Amino acid sequence: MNSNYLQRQPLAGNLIPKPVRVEKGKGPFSLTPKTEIVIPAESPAIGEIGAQLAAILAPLGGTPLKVSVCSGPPPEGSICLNTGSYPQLGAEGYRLEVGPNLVSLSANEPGGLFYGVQTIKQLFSSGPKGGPGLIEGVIIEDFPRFSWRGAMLDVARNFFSVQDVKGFIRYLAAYKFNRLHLHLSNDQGWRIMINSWPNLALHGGSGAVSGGRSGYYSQEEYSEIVAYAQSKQIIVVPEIDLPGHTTAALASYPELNRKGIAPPLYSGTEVGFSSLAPEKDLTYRFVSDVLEELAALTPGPYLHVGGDEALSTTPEEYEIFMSQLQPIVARLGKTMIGWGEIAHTPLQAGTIVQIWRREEIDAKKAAAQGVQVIMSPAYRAYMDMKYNESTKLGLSWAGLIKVEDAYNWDPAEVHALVPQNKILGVEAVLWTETIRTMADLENMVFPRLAGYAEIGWSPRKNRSWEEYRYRLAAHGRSWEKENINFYRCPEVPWGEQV
Ligand code: IFG
Repeated sequence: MNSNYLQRQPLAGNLIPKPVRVEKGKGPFSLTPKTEIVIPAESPAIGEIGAQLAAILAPLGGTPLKVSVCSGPPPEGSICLNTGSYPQLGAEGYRLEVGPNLVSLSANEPGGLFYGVQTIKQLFSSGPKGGPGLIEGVIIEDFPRFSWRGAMLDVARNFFSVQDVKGFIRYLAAYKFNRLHLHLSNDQGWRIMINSWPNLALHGGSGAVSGGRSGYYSQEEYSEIVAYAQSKQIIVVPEIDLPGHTTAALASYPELNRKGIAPPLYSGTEVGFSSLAPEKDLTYRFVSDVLEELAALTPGPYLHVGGDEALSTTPEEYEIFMSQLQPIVARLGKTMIGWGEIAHTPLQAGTIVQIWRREEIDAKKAAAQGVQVIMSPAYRAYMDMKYNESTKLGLSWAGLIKVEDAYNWDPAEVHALVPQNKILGVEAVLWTETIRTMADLENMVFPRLAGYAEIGWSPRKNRSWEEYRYRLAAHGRSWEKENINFYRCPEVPWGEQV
């Protein structure tokens, strides 16, 4: 047994993200055909979480598990879920106790139970010991550090089907992410039907980066994605990128263009050359119509309006545009989110700025306006960056991002200017200029996604690459079983048994 094994007490289940507190408990607990999941009273929300747990455990225990209501003490050998009052756990935290005869999972809210279920799933699937239906005794108290634990999928450069997006949502939920930012429009494509401007999808949806997939979501399909995300505690954040990155819209409606002439659809990968016409009244009717329909389809509180790389809009025009855009979003009752550049214009209180550029200026402007920020530093959180020179997919303008680099940073240490209490959290971003299929996506997203999950959830002091890399190796074995096309980076001991 090599020396560093002794230093490394393998964490129960090699859990990622690492919980706040884990103690060894009496155990192990094994599933039997008699195991049942019990909830204390009729509760659709808790029953739904119980049903999700039953579906996860069925293949392990060999028989489908029942979810039943049990008002008295839970029967021996059962898994009981309940909500109660645990102030220290917050809205998303949970307490899990695995004993030899009982598993009990408690939380303040059903969302906390959902995250406890993800932990139970990992205990069964990446635990170091025992058989498939057996988990070691453990007591876990856990809750997230940041409230914003997000990932962005760019479906504009390359379109991904509803099924693909649901697959991405499953990956996020397994690692306790709670936000899915869908980048729905850009120069190359418009991806959602807007009934009052149908050509946006009918024409604008027919484009893509050359070699990529075109397409768009009907409003029913978008609602299907939103509902699926919601069932996994994920809030969908839709983005319509404005006023730049708008060729797909400009190509769909000549009247939106400054000179009334529609450009052809764009299938290249340049940025910054397009802009709506801030001087046109029609521009604001267009924006209002689009955001009104999108807001009606989006139960979540957020609308992302982009605002990045408006290099063909003068600063004065950009400011006029932003000053007209904000009341539209506010009237819809939504919280506006935009990329770092929006911080250069006066923002309504409550606006959220997503910082991506390395320069301090965006952070400085955001801090000066006292707005909250989401950290997505391109040189650490852009999953479309290559791992190294030999990575075929992806770009490298923000630098190469090894798996270790994607883990070894902290949202509170990116821009010291931003007060800690203004940092909502982290969002990992996948732009898809070079990403065509789910296999491509998986290769860029895994293993780095697991690290972003830990950055968003786990206490800063508990994080260490040297220890984390062994847990990551254990997850590699689960990803292999799930046929996830992850990148076996050299800095992780993939083959070593923990
Ligand atoms: N920057 C652009 C994206 C995308 C990206 C590729 C932002 C906010 C470069 N804007 O990142 O549209 O092209 O890495």
